[in-house]
Amino acid sequence: MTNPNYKKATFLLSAAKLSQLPSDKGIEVAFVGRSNAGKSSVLNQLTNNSKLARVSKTPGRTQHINLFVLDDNRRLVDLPGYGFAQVPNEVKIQWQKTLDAYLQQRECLTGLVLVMDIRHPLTEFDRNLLAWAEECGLTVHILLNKADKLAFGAMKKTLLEVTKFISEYNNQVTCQVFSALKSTGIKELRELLDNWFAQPLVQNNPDQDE
Ligand SMILES: Nc1nc2c(ncn2[C@@H]2O[C@H](COP(=O)(O)OP(=O)(O)OP(=O)(O)O)[C@@H](O)[C@H]2O)c(=O)[nH]1
Ligand SMILES: [Mg+2]
Repeated sequence: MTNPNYKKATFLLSAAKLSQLPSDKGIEVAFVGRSNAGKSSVLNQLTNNSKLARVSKTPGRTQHINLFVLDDNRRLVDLPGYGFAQVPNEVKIQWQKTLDAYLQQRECLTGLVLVMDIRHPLTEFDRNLLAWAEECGLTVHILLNKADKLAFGAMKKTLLEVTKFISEYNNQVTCQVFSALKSTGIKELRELLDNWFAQPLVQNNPDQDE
């Protein structure tokens, strides 16, 4: 299979619940992380399209599962951010449910890009997600985003700390420094995603089509 052309990504749909997603086949790579960490910005940088995913100064902007198509079999997914306190409780519970259902049920989910603000890495949510991904054998790549906000020394220190933390997770978790603003680390990210997208395709999940 040829590598995806990320610049050709197009918006497919915005799903409030799992039943609105396209059938569960092919390969999906999802971007997950704390609200405001920069998931949508990373997606825009990856696809070289500043208008693809909505970026906002107001945390909690991405409230649905947003899907972007690369080709017939491969998709990028922008997930709702977690951990944002200033939304009504019912809304928060609904996001959490949608997110959990997607993570637990989506068979074609091949890898997670866990976006963290490099100034606030490894929050409780991040750690829970890593533990859960380990349990179900899902590969995770951590982006320490907003690296432009730190001096070189502080950036290296955080990278070392996170690398040490994830060394306990076999080889299923990797991590790199990133800046969606300056496009630092974009080549490394594209190469990693090329590998994920080159994996054998997941066939139709019969559960969903019933
Ligand atoms: N300095 C800097 N700012 C960034 C970077 N990435 C994102 N931002 C800013 O951080 C804010 C949040 O970015 P989003 O991409 O909307 O974050 P998100 O994780 O998608 O947020 P939710 O949709 O609320 O979950 C915006 O003001 C972005 O411009 C980065 O690498 N460097
Ligand atoms: Mg977003």
